[in-house]
Amino acid sequence: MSVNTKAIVGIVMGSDSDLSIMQEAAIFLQNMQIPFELTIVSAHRTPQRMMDYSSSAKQRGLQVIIAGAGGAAHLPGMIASNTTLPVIGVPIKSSNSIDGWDSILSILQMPNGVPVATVALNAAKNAGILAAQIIATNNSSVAQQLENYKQIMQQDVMNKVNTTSQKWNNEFDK
Ligand code: AIR
Repeated sequence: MSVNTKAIVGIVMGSDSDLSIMQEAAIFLQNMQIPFELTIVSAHRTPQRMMDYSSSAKQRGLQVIIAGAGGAAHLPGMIASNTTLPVIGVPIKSSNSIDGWDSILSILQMPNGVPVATVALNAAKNAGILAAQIIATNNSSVAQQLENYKQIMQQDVMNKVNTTSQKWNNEFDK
């Protein structure tokens, strides 16, 4: 699941067991026609790969990194420690997790000086949207696509408002 032009967003995850969640970020970027790459990098099982990935990311042309991991989730923070690119962290409720809090807190509670923009538990789609919004600050075609996305989201809710109003009294919209 990738497009053939040079990636400007990197998606990494600690294990292939994270893929069913993390692919939501990939699908969003694909729909926005933003070139991305996706691979597995484990902070604990492949530490050198993590350092190589983060130190080469900027010169390879990446502008944002999305990093997801479960349990003792050190990947987003350690990648952020080794690059000046913005890093978006996705906490994942993995099979070895204690309710997801282990991952949330590992990714969220970064020390001053090394921020990770942490999305909600399993919220890889929001990570994709946030990455697109960062890209859009310097890319008018992505900015336009995000405007369209928001319009569609709004229309979707208004369709539900209409459906709900057919059965339940709604004085607000009268
Ligand atoms: N993980 C892998 N290396 C370091 C960490 N924290 C995480 C993965 C996955 C969880 O451990 O991100 O969410 C379980 O991985 P696995 O491969 O055992 O399924």
